[in-house]
Amino acid sequence: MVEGILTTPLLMGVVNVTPDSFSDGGRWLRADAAIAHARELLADGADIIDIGGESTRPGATRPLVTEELDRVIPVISALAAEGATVSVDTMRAEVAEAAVAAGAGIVNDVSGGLADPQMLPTVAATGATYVAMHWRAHADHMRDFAVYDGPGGVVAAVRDELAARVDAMLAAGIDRERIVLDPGLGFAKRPEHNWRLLRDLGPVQALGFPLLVGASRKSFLGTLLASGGSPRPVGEREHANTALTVLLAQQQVWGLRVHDVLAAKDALRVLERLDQEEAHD
Ligand code: PMM
Repeated sequence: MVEGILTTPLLMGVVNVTPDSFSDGGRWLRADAAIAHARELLADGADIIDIGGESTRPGATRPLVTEELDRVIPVISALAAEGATVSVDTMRAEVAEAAVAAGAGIVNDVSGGLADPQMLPTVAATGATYVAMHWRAHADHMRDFAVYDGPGGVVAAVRDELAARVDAMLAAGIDRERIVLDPGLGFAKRPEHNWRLLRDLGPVQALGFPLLVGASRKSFLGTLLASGGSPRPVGEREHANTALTVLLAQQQVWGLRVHDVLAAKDALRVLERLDQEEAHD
């Protein structure tokens, strides 16, 4: 086979073990349902399964630590035992530590270490890969923080705020090679902020770390596709996300966080096939 030029992104399939996530809340709340869904995503081509026990939907209230642990640990243990690469979607050091002990190799922290002061030292001690997302506030009041009035607007703000988090991660002892950054689409961001970031990821990529992007099913896609004044329902935003999958793969992002792994995988296969053709040119 001819080797292409493109490095195709990893696909991170989402399993929310929550009653209230906006995209799939309640569907995989039981451990057996979550595990079965994760197996489907793996069969569809997921490289990583991202397991979360706290909804970050705007306005959501936080679960107790014990609730979060009870939701995610049995699912992580089962999938890790089957050899899956598992990431835990958590803002809590205690959950991250237990998840890594149960077999998770990646800690996906939407707060980039801001929500829990113990997160960065805990991750450093585990040696796990750390995904740090751009974040400003918890879901119950993040809308109030969607203001990007400084020079360079949202792109410069996200770059600078992530750079500050990188400094904190390195100071806490997290290995540079284990850091992944995420611009945090939909978190303290209005639709126009998400579009501007998608249009101009370059400055964030120039920080020199792999990028994970999560656009799948988010409300800015619902707003884009609205008809008759109503946003497109969550389950009907996948085609728009597939378009973004192609565009982001061409920008060489490290990973894409998606709900419909098969759709994203098919899109990547098209790109890979064309890439082989280009290698022949
Ligand atoms: N989005 C959600 C949850 N976790 N993690 C990362 N790294 N990036 C994201 O964009 C992200 C995330 C919210 O979406 P969901 O309710 O569909 O899980």
